[in-house]
Amino acid sequence: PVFEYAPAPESRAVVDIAPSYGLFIDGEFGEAGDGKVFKTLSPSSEEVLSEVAQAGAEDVDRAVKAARKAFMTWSALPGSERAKYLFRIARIIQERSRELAVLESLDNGKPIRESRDSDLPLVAAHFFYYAGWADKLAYATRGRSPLNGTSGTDPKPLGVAGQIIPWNFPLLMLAWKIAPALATGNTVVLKPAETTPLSALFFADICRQAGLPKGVVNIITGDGSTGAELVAHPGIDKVAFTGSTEVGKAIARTVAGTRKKVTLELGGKAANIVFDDAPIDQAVEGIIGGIFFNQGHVCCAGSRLLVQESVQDELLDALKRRMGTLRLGDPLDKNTDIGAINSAEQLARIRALADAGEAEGAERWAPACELPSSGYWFAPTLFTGVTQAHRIAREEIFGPVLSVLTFRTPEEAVAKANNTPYGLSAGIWTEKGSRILWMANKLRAGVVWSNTFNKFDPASPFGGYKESGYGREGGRHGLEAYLDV
Ligand code: TXE
Repeated sequence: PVFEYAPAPESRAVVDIAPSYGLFIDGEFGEAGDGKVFKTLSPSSEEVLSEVAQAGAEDVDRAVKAARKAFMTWSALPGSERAKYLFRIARIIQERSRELAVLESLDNGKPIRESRDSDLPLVAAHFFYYAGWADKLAYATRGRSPLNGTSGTDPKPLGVAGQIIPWNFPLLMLAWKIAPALATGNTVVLKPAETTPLSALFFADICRQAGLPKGVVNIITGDGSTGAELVAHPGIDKVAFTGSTEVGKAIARTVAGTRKKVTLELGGKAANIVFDDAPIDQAVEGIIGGIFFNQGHVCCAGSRLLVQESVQDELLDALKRRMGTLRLGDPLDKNTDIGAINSAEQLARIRALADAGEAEGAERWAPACELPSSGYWFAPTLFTGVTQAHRIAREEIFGPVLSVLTFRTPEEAVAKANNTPYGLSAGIWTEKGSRILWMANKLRAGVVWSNTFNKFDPASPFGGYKESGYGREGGRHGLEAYLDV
């Protein structure tokens, strides 16, 4: 079916986007030293939303110095005082969540249903969760030797964290990075992605609203060159990066030989594994959510469907029927399931890989779907007849494209699922509890979901094996990444 979309002007009006934004350094917004700017646009309409400062080496230096200075006082505050700021930030995010959800959908292209019901509640939840740790940290992590009571452990913040985030969950990735860093007494220089800088700049305003001391959070906007300057700056103690495996490796090379610590959350090529005893309707919903949530711009997306051969026909029929009901269009329309692709570059990458799938002999299918005339769009797409050798089975597409492979036995499913350079996540659909445990143990993935997919919880550590990176974010493990003991 082809759906008609009503524009949603009333939603657009809840957010007031200024024509230009500066860098947020030491509690103040200001222009880049050399006055350079870049435009950020809405990927669903190509409307220019605002002009944003492009930070250069001098600005990075100023931001790092501000964070260093602030570290002296911030790290000396009692945890209970830091907790108050984090709770305040969490509450302001809740109060401003409608505005932030609309902003996120405009700048990123994701459906408002997702930014409103998923991104924003999780953003607030992360600040609440880590606020709760801030005043219990010393108690929970300080150990005393039982032998004579004279030796013990004492967790200390690392210092200044340089944090670089991608465009797929701009505000949520910011929360993953900033909340644990602040809770543990670190200060931060964060660089959002160049296609989605706005919600981080609104967050800077929230920091001011919360009365956060100057320099504790600094937001510098810019492209990869700004990110590279930040990583190389001698004044930072830790790099936290989420993005492509290629850039993650470049960052690891830069910090090798320095004293900096690093955590990397990189790409994925998750298997969503469906056994013949799984309830088909439930599995179909999980497959749809697994790959089409956020247009497939998800590092842990279930981009490889592994289906047991005996149930393949039934499952694919049901999946195609369900794909035919997905509504693609205006991200601000509350009925939209699939929004815009984040950028022209990302659209080109997705197209190139989908074309490679066809050229290599896989069978391409998409429901009838009229794409809007402006903006960047890609119809939900399914490839069958995919083999392990195909690029679409091996490479991260980061778009609404599902590659279907089959298996006969659980052993074969595990072998195929693990046959990837990545290891971020996996899903298992079966009624057999013993099989879930057996599979979860064998799968080389940082997260394994069973009979669900893409479920997140601030209390759960998240991160990958192999080329999906190292270190964990979330939960208690996420705190350890910001502490020296
Ligand atoms: O990523 P980049 P891109 C994957 C996904 C996607 C591909 C390319 O497969 O198709 O990467 O996306 C900053 N030093 N993921 O090009 O370049 C950049 O400015 C320091 C998976 O957008 O890695 C941005 O802020 N920083 C992923 C951030 O890195 C640098 C999410 C991510 O951009 C830099 C995004 C440099 N040399 C893409 N170069 C996930 N794990 O979720 C760029 N950056």
